[in-house]
Amino acid sequence: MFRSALWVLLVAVGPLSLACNEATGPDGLSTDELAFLQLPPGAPPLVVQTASFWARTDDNREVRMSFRPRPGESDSSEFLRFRVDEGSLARRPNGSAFAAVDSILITVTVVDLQRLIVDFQPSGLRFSQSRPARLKIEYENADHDFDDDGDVDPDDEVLEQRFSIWRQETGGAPWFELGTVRREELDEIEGDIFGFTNHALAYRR
Ligand SMILES: [Ca+2]
Ligand SMILES: [Ca+2]
Repeated sequence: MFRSALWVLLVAVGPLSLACNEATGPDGLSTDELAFLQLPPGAPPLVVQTASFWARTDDNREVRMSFRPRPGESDSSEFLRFRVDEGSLARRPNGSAFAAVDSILITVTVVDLQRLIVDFQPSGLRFSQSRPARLKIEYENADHDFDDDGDVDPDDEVLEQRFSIWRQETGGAPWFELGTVRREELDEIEGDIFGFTNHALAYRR
């Protein structure tokens, strides 16, 4: 069965969701119930919108995507880093196991530049429960007016604490929150990835 594998990086902040995961429930949330991370007007574009790498059973591999440097600056800032360590590849999309020494081509594509929704292929690839893949997203370049009321004030800082990575099995399906670690001083969020679906950074409205 073909499934589109889109990972959306959704920052889901919810007015009542003080405890992570608690509010999601078995049915998940609809797209309308989440506010996504957004880039402000004039933000530097990504260097590339898609990148591929060979993940291996016997080695640590990762892919990074960055924004172009701001005008007059030489340093670009990272957007995401996706890491697959030795021993992390568990099952191919067709359900078969990997050989002891084996590899698979992984492609990461930002499919929604406005909301920074990220698609990971091949759909259906599974990672080890004990050694999942790792996804890190930096939101330094994102619009920090998270409540979209025209200023950046303490209200936005409260919302920032509710950001996490959300996943969606396919477009239109409900969203579920991942267990994530947020490092506010670095403007970054990191989460364990057990399989390829849609993912995004968002907060619950
Ligand atoms: Ca605001
Ligand atoms: Ca405000």
